[in-house]
Amino acid sequence: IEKPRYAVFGNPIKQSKSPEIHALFAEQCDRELLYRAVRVDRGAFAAAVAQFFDGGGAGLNVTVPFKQEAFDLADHLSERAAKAGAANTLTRREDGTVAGDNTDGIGLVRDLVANLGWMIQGQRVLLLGAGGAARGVLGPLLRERPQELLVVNRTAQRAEQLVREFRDQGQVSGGAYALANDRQFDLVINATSAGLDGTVPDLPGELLTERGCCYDMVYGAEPTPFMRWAAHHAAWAVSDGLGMLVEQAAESFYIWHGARPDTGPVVQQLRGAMNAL
Ligand code: SKM
Repeated sequence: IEKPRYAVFGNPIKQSKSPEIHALFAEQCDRELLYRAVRVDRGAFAAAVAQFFDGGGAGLNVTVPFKQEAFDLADHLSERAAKAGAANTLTRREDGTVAGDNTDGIGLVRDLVANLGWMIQGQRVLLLGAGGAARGVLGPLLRERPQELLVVNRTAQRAEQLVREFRDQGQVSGGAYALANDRQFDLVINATSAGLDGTVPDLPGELLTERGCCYDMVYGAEPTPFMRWAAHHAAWAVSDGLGMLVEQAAESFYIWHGARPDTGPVVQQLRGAMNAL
């Protein structure tokens, strides 16, 4: 009997750690499966998905820049994917239709609350960025009932537009980076891709409360520029997004296999491998 086949589709895809993560989960949970990373040409996503599932593929993760297209082509959507307007998990159902889900937001919340032990409930939270990464995590963050959630973006209008869709879900507002000027936050989450090119949004220095924590959804062997900013501004605790990556994978794994792997050792192993490079 053939092993069920899974893959992550993206462009670029070389950086993806999903094959490694899912292989470690499978080993832990005693499952046999294949999981590979596939670079899909822009413009060829829908055809690649159809080909994968028609050929017997069982499930897909989807990363940049295809999450919205994945959302568009899904025949069924989970509530969280519908809210996110994006899907990172596609599953073939018995009848041949495709179900879309989004595990990024729950992945972030699990890393923050369960792994790091940081509070969201009752806290003042600042989210940097109003792009796809921010949209994907807004719903799950609001579910944790922060005292307030402010979304700031280089173009304020984009942040305002985004939060409008989530108004019914909690205390959420949007604006420009300058809006954060005279306020303090218990938790600042970077959902911009700014970290990737070495720049940090222009943030006021007095942004953090005494116990203020900073989380960067980006990860890497070196501290990201936002993490360095946080350390310079006396953040109480700082984390990159490796735990979120592993947690979103664990939730996809649960959707596909009905088992919840232990994420701690997997984060440790990836961290070790990353630092050894
Ligand atoms: O949402 C995840 C996606 O499921 C997989 C991934 C990766 O392999 O790098 C990153 C995130 O976009």
